[in-house]
Amino acid sequence: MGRFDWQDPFALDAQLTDEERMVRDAARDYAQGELLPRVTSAFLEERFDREIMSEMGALGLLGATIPETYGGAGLGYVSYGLVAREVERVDSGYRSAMSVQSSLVMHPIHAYGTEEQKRKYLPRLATGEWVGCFGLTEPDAGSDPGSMRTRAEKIDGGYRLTGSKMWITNSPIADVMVVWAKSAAHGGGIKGFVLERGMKGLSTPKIEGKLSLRASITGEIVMDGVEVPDDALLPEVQGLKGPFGCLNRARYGIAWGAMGAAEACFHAARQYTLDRAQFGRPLAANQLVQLKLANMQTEIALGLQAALQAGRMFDAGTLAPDTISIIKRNNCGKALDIARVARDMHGGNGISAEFHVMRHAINLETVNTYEGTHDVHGLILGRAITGIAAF
Ligand code: TGC
Ligand code: FAD
Repeated sequence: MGRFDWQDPFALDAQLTDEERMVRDAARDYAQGELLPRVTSAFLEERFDREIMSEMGALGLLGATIPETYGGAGLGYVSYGLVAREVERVDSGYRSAMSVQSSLVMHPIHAYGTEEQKRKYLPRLATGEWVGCFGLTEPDAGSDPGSMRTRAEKIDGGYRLTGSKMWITNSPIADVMVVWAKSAAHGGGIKGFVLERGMKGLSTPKIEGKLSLRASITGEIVMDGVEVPDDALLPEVQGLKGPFGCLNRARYGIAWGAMGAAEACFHAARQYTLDRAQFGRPLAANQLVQLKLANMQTEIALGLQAALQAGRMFDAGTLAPDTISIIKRNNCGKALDIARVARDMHGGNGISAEFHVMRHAINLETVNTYEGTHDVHGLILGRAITGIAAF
């Protein structure tokens, strides 16, 4: 029989290639060495440090799956997931910045853009010289993006965009915005456009006062008759499958990332309950405490194993979007439960920023909501199981 490793019961590490382990280790060194030391003040001050994008870019963590021809790292989806796990082990907001740039901005330009668009945008997004954002959600269209109101009207030599996008990660600092709008010139179908800061009628006000994901910057994209040239259109896709093709990738990464946040909370709760004594013995000596740790370990081990299998299927081209709903929904929901319990196990210290667990818990409230809420992914699965759409 083998030896039980409490941190890696299914030997996930041994299932990775040498290259994947190298990527994982580089991301871990960066996240623990450069991100962890500044996250507490960033969270408390509701601040996103712009240079993080350039640092991630220098390490090849932006657009990791984009081919090297366009400045990407040309890695597989397991590597991308491992990066998300390491970054989110520190903070979900930092993983957000990374996944938006990679899956929601670079991917659509690569998959749906022209050769000129790819050459213009991808290398600069890969280095972090430019920051991108992705505008799908609107004030009145969240879970139901098909009801969006943003319109693109054909004009001479281009399009005029009118509407507003809400809850957009990175928008206040973005140089480039991938925006989805209904276009009359395309039969009212949903088309993607690449907008650039400085265009007339375009503004990106910051959303202040978030109690979650405070180390990530979030805003609106307001388009008051923004005129864009014809070559701002992403020609190769039409309909909701355009933005959903991006969401598939981001949701997959989030499933890994949420497990990273959960691991941080599990490890912290284990150490804290080993170190702290009450009633004359370590908290960890109590059955109730051990049961909580066992529950955390079980969910994390299963969640990571499922994410790895999904990554292998992604790389093999066999991963179905509904399978992504299983891991996005379950891993985020379980991570949120784990973080809340870890917070409780830290007692009063658990509410202090210094112990990190409450920050993770409050961040995971957002992670459970964005990219399709926990319940919406349940409904997607319900439809896949029954053949009946309940929404
Ligand atoms: P539905 O009829 O299901 O589909 C419309 C068209 O889209 C296709 N499709 C997909 N294609 C690829 N991948 C997927 N996952 C797809 N899901 C659907 C579908 O085949 C169809 O194509 P066609 O050719 O027949 O037109 O559309 P619906 O309007 O009924 O959808 C309902 C539902 C619930 C599935 C969907 O609207 C949904 O997923 N809602 C959740 C919205 C969401 O996830 N928003 C995310 C915004 S971005 C964000 O949160 C970023 S946070 C980033 C960060 O900071 O990390
Ligand atoms: P709603 O759709 O109004 O849902 C409210 C509640 O109703 C939820 O519990 C939901 O599960 C439930 N519900 C909805 N429909 C049904 C139904 N049919 N049956 C049962 N229950 C239902 N969007 C982007 O486009 N780009 C971004 O970069 C981005 N970043 C974000 C960053 C942050 C910090 C946050 C908070 C959000 C971000 N989002 C982004 C938006 C996010 O994707 C949406 O918040 C999410 O899709 C949910 O939409 P909503 O907030 O409008 O909630």
